[in-house]
Amino acid sequence: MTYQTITTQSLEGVLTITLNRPEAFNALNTLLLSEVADVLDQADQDESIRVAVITGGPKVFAAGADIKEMAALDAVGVMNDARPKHWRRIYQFSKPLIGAVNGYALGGGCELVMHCDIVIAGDNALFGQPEINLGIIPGAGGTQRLIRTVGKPLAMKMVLSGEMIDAKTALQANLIAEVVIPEKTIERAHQLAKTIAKKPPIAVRLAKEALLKAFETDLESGLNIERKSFTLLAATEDRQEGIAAFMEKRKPEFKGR
Ligand code: DAK
Repeated sequence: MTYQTITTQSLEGVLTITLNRPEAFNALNTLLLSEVADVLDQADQDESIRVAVITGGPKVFAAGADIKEMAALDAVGVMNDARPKHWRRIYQFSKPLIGAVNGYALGGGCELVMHCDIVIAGDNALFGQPEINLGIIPGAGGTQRLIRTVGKPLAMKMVLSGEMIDAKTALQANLIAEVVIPEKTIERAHQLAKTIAKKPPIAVRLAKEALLKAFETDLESGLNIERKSFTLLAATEDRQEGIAAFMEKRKPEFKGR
């Protein structure tokens, strides 16, 4: 499959998606979002892919929705916009999605960060929700996911003022998992991806699902989801293999069965 706005590479169970609109600071136009959603849909069906990494360029992860494209939309155009559908497909990717972020992650770019399960950032990364400067508000879940992730004080500051935060602040606020020097961002994301790619895929998938449900449910419902997934895993060959490998003091070989 060839794409116009992204490049992809797959190696050792890890699919890497690179946003590739450098002339527009990787602005997330409809085509780019649909291509990211398409490639993730395919990766979801492909048993050889265990983890996806999404990255941008050395100075820009993504500068947000494409403002030039957005400018052409009136209220009816916004209502019929295809982008919410593509965002939903990205959110529904059932395997781990790791963000490797250098430079600007603004607006929709910051929201894409929040669609990732784990984010590694270079110490040059800047995160922000500057939509307010355009007379709009975040449109891909930013108001809801940011406040659940970093809490009210910082989410309010970012969304109402449009001010950016640096990687260190993002780490302290739990928006990202690790900060490294920019030259190591992709390397570290790949290292983590390869580690996860060797884990039992059904357990990884159910763990991701259960963790994300914590954003949406009360504790009792979340614990129910955890218990059902835990029970389901008792029926997998990978659980038998994991326990047998531990007993036999050898490395497990997980098959996703
Ligand atoms: N869209 C289109 N082009 C962009 C862009 C963007 N978001 N950001 C940068 N560019 C383009 C610039 O226009 C420029 O191209 P030329 O004019 O030279 O052709 C090129 O990238 C370089 O930009 P600058 O010349 O501005 O570079 P600087 O280094 O001076 O500044 C910057 C870098 C990232 C600080 C600045 O470009 C900037 O502030 N960019 C805009 C950031 C922003 O406001 N982002 C939020 C966009 S609104 C929705 C879902 C999501 C959203 C909406 C709806 N639905 C599902 C309905 C999200 C909305 C947003 O993200």
